Amino acid sequence: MVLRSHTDRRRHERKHRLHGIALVALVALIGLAGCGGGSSASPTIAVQPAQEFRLTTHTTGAPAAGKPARITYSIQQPNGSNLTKFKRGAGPHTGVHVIYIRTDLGAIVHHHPHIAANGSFTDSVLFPSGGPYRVVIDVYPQQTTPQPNFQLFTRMQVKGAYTPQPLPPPQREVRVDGYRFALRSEPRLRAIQAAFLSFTVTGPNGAPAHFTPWYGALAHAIFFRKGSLDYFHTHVCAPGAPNCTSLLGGAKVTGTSSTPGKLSVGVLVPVAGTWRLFLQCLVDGRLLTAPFTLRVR
Ligand SMILES: [Cu+2]
Repeated sequence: MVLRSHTDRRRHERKHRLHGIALVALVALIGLAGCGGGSSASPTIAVQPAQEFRLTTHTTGAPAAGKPARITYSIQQPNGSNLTKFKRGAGPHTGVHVIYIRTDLGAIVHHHPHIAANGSFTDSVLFPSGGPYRVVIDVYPQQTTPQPNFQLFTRMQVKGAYTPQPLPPPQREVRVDGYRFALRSEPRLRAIQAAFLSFTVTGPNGAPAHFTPWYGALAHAIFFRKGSLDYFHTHVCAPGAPNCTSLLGGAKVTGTSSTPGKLSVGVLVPVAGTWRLFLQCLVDGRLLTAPFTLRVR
């Protein structure tokens, strides 16, 4: 099965305004489409194919909850050839990040799959539940513009039971597998303004958690907005670590951790609203995902 990405053009357009990635022809195409597209006596305009990066997705059969699925992706550049050159090296902002978010924000899977020489990447994913998922491919090409990354999107319907869950209200403490994630102060967040949230993470025995680097970072902070599923991603690294700063417009933020059990998480989101933060870290060989609801003004 080959699926073309169902790119949300409106969001795409906004994202590219924000991030300054050159997709000018796509925006021009939207402008033309917006005119209604009916026949008229006006002179014919030859519409060129949109100059955009495209995502191709291959799966063998529809993915089902609880069964490992192998999904292969490739990214076509505006000239039609596969994108094969990605940023490499230390730090989290390299390669591709693949994130599956259930549309009610009730489940998430986050991987950085290996990229083959031809630019394709295959992700082995175990969906925790059925339902509609949005897939975000966060791409770090080798050639950097001021913005080091861009995103492509698709959707996936995963077979299996699905009951949409309402988003819990904001809370200062979340427990995952006996580990306690505690926010040390009341968040005061505004769109497009970098802020930091201080977390304490302690193990089942109450001792500070030791963070094992995972996908190049001590912790990953993935943000999705309720309803629209707008996305942002920041990382927590050791002080001074490379490829760890997230940019949005003119703002930037880098999370840090220099002490076991303490995370200073950068927050930077594009629009106000209710957001879900998924804070992920590897502790004692387990991947912990702590979700927090955040209100952003
Ligand atoms: Cu990450």
